Parts: sequence; structure tokens; C-alpha cells
Amino acid sequence: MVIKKIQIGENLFAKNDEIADENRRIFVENQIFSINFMGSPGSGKTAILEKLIPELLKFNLSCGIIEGDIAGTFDGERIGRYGIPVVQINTGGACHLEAHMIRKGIENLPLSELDIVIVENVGNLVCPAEFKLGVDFNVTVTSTTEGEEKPVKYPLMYSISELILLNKIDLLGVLEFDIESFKNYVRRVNAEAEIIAVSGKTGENIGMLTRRIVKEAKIG
Ligand SMILES: Nc1nc2c(ncn2[C@@H]2O[C@H](COP(=O)(O)OP(=O)(O)O)[C@@H](O)[C@H]2O)c(=O)[nH]1
Ligand SMILES: [Mg+2]
Repeated sequence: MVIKKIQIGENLFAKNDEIADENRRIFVENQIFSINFMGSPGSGKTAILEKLIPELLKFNLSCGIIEGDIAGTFDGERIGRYGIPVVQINTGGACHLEAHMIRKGIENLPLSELDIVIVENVGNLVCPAEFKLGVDFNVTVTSTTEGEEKPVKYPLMYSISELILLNKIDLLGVLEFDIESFKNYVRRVNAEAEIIAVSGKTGENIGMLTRRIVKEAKIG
């Protein structure tokens, strides 16, 4: 019997990378700075975007958002209230966005009018990190309620991120979460990434996050 071996994983990633490279070219051609927000469900990705978007608008940077969820339009509706273009993508079961889904998002955004495109990936601490999307900048959103050690338990996402946001710092008083210990765990998997502690509820340090994004957007 002849056995035919098919490397599904490799093919899948190669095709994805090809589309991701094309996405990147489209972003560059349109002079758009593109960001991918990743993190667990409930870490506060949408809440941070809700605080960040008005701040970016104050810098006259126009934003478009691609919302990724397995199902539903909750987050698209939350972001839509800010009067900016939003595309909601439902993966129908997949735990992550892939490059071809971002392409669909891009096709449905007014790219020539935008300076920044922010993707909110499907809430998951593993899968989204495995699929390149073709963006400039990866952000992991993690929150104080998740525990300090998550960077070493789920290293890939933290290791590919340029920026790590520690969210829900307004809850520090009621949690046993040690920020220094969290930063040390991050350093074990990523020596370079900047870490900014924020609150998507009170808006604490969203100014710092905004300045970092504005700086990157101007360079990029
Ligand atoms: N106390 C507190 N709650 C937050 C903060 N950020 C988000 N939340 C809450 O956490 C829950 C999940 O937030 P959401 O933005 O939907 O998270 P996502 O799934 O990562 O997009 C919601 O109930 C938010 O109100 C924060 O900084 N502090
Ligand atoms: Mg969300």
C-alpha cells in the first residue's frame, strides 16, 4: 500500500503567511499603521479600545477597527458607537483570526481615509499568536485577574508582542497580584516588549498608551 502523507499544518501556515505579506503591502501602500490586539476573553481588549479611540481622534488620527469574534456583534456594536468604521468578522468557530479574514476586513474599510487600523482578535491566549495577519504591531492585553504567571504558561503570544498591556489595575487593591513578579515573568519570554499597566475602566495610563501608539504610527 502506498501511503500519501499530507502536511496540512505547514501548507496552512504557508498560505496564511503569503496572504499576511499581501495584507502588509496593502497597509504600507495606504500608509496605515496596523495593530493586532490579542488576549484572553474578558481581559479588557474592547474596554481599552473604547478608551483609546477618543484619545487617538484627538490627535487627528482616523481609525478603523476589525472586530474578530467566534459569533455575535457585541464588540462591533460597542465600537460602532464611536462613529468610526468597524467591520465585524465572525469566524464561525475558529479561535483566532487568519490573514484571509483580515483581507476581508480591509476590503470593507475606507482605507484611503484611515491612519490606523486596529484588529481585535478572537479572545484566546494561544491560537491568535500562531497566525500572522500582516500587521505592524502586536499587543497582548492581559489583566490582573488572570494571575502573574500567564506569560510563562502561554509564552508565544507574549513573546511576539511589541507591547504588553496589564489591564484592570483598578482592582489591585482587592487582588493578590504582584506587578513586579508579572514583569519578571514577561521578561523570561520577552526581554524587549514595553509593559504598560492600564485600566479600561478608569482610563488610568490610557494617555501613555495613546502616546506610544501615536509615536509608532508616525514612525511607521
Ligand atoms: N474593573 C475593571 N473591569 C474591566 C476593565 N476592563 C474591562 N473590564 C470589564 O471586564 C469585562 C470584559 O471586558 P471586555 O472589554 O469585554 O473584554 P474583552 O473580551 O477582552 O474584549 C467587562 O465586564 C468589562 O467591563 C478594567 O480595567 N477594570
Ligand atoms: Mg472584546
